[in-house]
Amino acid sequence: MNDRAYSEILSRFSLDLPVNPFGNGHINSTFRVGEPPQYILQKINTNVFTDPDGLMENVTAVTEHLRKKIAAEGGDPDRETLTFLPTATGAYYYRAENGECWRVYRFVGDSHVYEAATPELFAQSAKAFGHFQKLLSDFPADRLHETIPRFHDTGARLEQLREAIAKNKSGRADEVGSEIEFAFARAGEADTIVSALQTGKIPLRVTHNDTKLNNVLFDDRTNRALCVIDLDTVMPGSLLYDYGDALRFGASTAAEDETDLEKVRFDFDLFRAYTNAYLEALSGSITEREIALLPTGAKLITLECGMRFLADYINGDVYFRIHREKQNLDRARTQFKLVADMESKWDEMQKIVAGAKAAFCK
Ligand code: ADP
Ligand code: GN1
Ligand code: MG
Repeated sequence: MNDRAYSEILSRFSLDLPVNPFGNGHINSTFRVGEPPQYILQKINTNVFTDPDGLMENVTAVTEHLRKKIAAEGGDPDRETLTFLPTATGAYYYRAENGECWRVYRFVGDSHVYEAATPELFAQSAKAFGHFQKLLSDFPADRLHETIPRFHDTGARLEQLREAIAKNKSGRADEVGSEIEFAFARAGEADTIVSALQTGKIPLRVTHNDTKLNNVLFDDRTNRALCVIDLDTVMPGSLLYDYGDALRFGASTAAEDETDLEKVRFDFDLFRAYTNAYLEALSGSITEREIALLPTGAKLITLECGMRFLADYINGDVYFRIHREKQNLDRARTQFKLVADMESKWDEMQKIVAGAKAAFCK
């Protein structure tokens, strides 16, 4: 795209500022607007989010709710949640003639994200996601569109993997036999969380569903977690999805796409730090059954993410953005390595959860 094309998009939001690429997400395309940046311009990935109207209704309703809550508790809504800009017609995104959907929101200045955690930083992000969960506890779930149906239905994700293998669009299924075997060997556990929700054993909540460390902005000045971002997957779900997704990314000793699996381990200090801070933040609202399922949440969401990367590799890299060959396969392998690590130290995981429960949920 050239500068004129960006100007044309920005003019719909009554802005005229320079645009530069930004961010590291796998789904949307993100740009900084202004120098120093004042806004974020984002192209919504409409292959993934097929209903941009429903998506933007969700995020504007959720941020409106959060604004009120943050203001009521004496916080700064301009920095602690996202603020979307309407176009001249009052819509919260602009659909260009070529069908692309663009949105603009305020850049939160003097903030940064992390791609890797320390126990202190990770505890900060747990606190932020726990607080986020609490602030949305009275948000009417029936107002939300399901932006990606069955997003964290691990059994359905396994079926999608099965389909990818059957179609074998890329011809790559033959080279990943051991990864496929790893996923299917755990098929019997895949439905644990969804079944617990369906039978009412654990509550359906409004959850974030994409709780990667880099979806929390940290304040440059205090280095405390400031703002939960990337709200596209806020939907009814289980708190175990949020907990599990945070751990699969943040408690790894290596990057999500590390090629040397020797470097990839599930770090128990990080696991402990996150679990303690999460239970502290949710004390009084998290249920006994949810606590008991925390290790399962960590394992299943990690397994699920591995299956999604593997399916995408077999489908020919059509969902997650890649920057090099085999990146999705490497991503799948790191997730499976983390699952194997968790399984080998399952007792330790349970002990850490029990310790956190004793300390913070009396
Ligand atoms: P994706 O869906 O592609 O992951 P995100 O919404 O997470 O997109 O944005 C990508 C990156 O852009 C974030 O990790 C963060 O670094 C930066 N970012 C997003 N929103 C803001 C904001 N309001 N202020 C400052 N930086 C932001
Ligand atoms: C995607 O958009 P981003 O990069 O924050 C994905 C998540 C995955 C994650 C893996 C809508 O998140 O579900 O866990 O990549 N988002 C969507 O890194 O599929
Ligand atoms: Mg993101």
